Amino acid sequence: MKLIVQIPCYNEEHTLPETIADIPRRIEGIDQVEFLIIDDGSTDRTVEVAKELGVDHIIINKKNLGLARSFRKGIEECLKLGADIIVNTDGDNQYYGGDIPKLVAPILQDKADIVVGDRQTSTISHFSPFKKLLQKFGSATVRKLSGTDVPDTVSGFRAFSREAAIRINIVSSFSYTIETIIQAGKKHMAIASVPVRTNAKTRESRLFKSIPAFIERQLSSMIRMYAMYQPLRFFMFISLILSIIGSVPVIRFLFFYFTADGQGHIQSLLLGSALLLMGFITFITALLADLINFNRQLLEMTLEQVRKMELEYHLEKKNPGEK
Ligand SMILES: Nc1nc2c(ncn2[C@@H]2O[C@H](COP(=O)(O)OP(=O)(O)O)[C@@H](O)[C@H]2O)c(=O)[nH]1
Ligand SMILES: [Mg+2]
Repeated sequence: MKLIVQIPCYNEEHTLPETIADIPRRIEGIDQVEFLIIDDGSTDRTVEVAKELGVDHIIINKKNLGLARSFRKGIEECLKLGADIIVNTDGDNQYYGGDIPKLVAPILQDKADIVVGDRQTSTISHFSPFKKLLQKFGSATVRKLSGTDVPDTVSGFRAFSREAAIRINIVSSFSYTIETIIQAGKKHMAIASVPVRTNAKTRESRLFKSIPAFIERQLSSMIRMYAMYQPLRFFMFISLILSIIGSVPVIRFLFFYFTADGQGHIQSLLLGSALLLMGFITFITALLADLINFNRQLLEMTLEQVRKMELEYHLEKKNPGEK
């Protein structure tokens, strides 16, 4: 059993040493623990620090690509390196590395594909009441959209089984946290959650400059993911709303047409017809989106097979003859 702990880093020279120092090198049920740093075009000494710390693998992005892309590159590399389990943690030492054994336990017991560390945000002292409320509301929305019961949906402290890592596709360029949960839920993967400890705050978030920016990004991610995985429902809902609103003025027009002398109320007819037409077009869009959805599923199946073949190729290259 090989575990690779991947740490996406963007200028983390100060906090990387403590982050790594916290992570146990020996974990029950795991034969080998390795580290992978994804340096996302840092302008400080992150790479040198990682080398000094004896990190096993380092990916260097020549320029800053963002967290989601770096996360995806990390996962692909971990698979190629033959990881059975991948743990992701942050380079700012936000999560307590000593809880990694708890995080991987459900995967070792074959009870989960993905395990999300629950920070129990309501108890974190340096989070403002507004931030706590936002976390609560945001996580509840993601649970509803994904059909899962993950308490802390934006936690970056997670463990993935190899199978889960092969099946997850990150398409956004910003944050992977909500995207992976919605995907995992829609793909009927087993997601577990375990309480984890957090360390004292080391610095402000670099991912989110402000709370409105956080809401905007996460909301757009939720809507896009939901539309991607449930396109028929998504567009049908919009079509239904447009049609209901459109019917009101049309019914008004028809009422007067038949009860009065049949004159006037053309405005109602025009407005209603335009809305009904929009509703109809959205209905056709829903059908098209549903067809595209089948294509996505076929593409994802192909990608999964390609990844498995790639994996076999890499493992065979490393250990010829061994299966
Ligand atoms: N690859 C990459 N990682 C980033 C970037 N910004 C932040 N990170 C990393 O993402 C993790 C979380 O970032 P952080 O600023 O602590 O955001 P928080 O999750 O809101 O606390 C840390 O490991 C950072 O090094 C970025 O632009 N690219
Ligand atoms: Mg942080």
